[in-house]
Amino acid sequence: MKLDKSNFSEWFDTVLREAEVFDYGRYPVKGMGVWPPFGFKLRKYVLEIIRELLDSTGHEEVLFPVLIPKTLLEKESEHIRGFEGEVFWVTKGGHEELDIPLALRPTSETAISYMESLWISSYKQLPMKLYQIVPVYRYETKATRPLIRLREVSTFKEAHTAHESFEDADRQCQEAIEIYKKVYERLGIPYMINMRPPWDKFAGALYTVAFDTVMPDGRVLQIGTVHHLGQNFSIPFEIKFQRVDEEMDLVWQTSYGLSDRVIATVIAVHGDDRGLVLPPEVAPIQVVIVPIPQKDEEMNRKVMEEAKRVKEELEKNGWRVKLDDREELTPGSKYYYWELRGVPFRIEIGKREVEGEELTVARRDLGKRVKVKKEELDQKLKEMSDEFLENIRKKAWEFMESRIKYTEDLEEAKKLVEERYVVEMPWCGEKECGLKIDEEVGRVLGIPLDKDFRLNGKIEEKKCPVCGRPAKAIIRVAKTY
Ligand code: A5A
Ligand code: ZN
Repeated sequence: MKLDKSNFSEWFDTVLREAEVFDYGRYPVKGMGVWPPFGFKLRKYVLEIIRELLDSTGHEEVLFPVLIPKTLLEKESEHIRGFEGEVFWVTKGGHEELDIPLALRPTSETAISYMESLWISSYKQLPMKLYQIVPVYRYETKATRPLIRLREVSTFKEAHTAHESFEDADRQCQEAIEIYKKVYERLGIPYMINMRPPWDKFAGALYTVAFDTVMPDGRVLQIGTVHHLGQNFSIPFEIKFQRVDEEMDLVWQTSYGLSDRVIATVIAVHGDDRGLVLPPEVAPIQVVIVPIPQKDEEMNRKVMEEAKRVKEELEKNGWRVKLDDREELTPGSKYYYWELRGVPFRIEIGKREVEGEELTVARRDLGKRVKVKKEELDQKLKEMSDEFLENIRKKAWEFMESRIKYTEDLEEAKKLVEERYVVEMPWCGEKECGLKIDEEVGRVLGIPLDKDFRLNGKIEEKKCPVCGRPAKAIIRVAKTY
């Protein structure tokens, strides 16, 4: 097997399969894949970060049914218009036609709003911050891709919140953005935060804020979204509550979601020509120990003893360790095997390590070996884990930033997007010009929220390259997945 990340699409598919992260394209339903044990563990550790950040900010985990009656799904008209082309329907039970077709949830706003209308009666219950991590089903018509565009989105984290006022829901969107920033910072993934244009917001939302990242091929992937739903669902679902002043009112809602794309970007952004490079926090195996076989029987035994001692010591300190004692493989082929699987640290133990005070630790991110005093191993690995994340994060941010360019010229913008750059350009704010940019230049990602162009002042002095009128904002445009 040869890996070449400059051919990203092939690299990605090969790495997922060879590193046993996600078995895709073999299960006989299009757009659906299997998580084998190694990938499942990676997924589990990524989800632990997400759960921790949600639980510690007052979110509570719930679990709703996968089936939603057609009548519920259709209650909010914008919502169903957005999703009707993507719904998988269950129309039969055994030999019988169902009275009401049941949708495999494409997302759960309607299911949750329905129950909230039964649960919520008083301001005392607000804000209500719920989330679930479940599969959702979308009959995607664009080219499906493993973890990136699935029809069974097997790792869908959806949060749904209800509030007393527009402003409270607005603040909740801010909190969600802060949480997602933390998720991506802990994974070392760079992101842009873009206010989607009105014509590209979530079906049923007042506004949508998206996290976007640049994939190795220069195309942009939406890796999370935060929606202010206003009262769009609370009106048809009649989610009423009594205010402090005893007046009845309808709640204001938000929803925000992450998916398998979080894991996809960890793999895509950090990986290299040898395979995965996993942040230590989420690596299924953090340290692999490779004993170096010795000709001398006695020394060989001591090497194995030392390897076991190091393993036990590390495990006692909470590290996820693998001692690769397979006799049929050479150390070199073991290095290769574990590099492919993204193991952050490899400890090689031979005669010198048995007799001396130091161990040899190879770092997956640097491809370098360092010497570590035996008694400092735990401490050093902790320090190196922080350095590791910092190093891959910095590299990833530098790459993303190098892919963003500013222009005020339409032709230049087209050329840059063609070359897979993210373009920042002035915009008059008119939908007409936005749609023209969408059509002729590339997908309008929206207005950057991670960078304040107004601080440089003079946005009004800039001209919309489509119509020549004064600009109201900067927008980002790119080729997307
Ligand atoms: N209920 C809200 C949160 C919602 O459904 N929003 S969403 O449609 O934007 O989806 C949330 C996130 O899931 C998206 O930002 C995107 O990162 C991811 N996603 C959407 N469709 C996907 C698919 N077919 N495969 C993988 N990830 C997907
Ligand atoms: Zn214009």
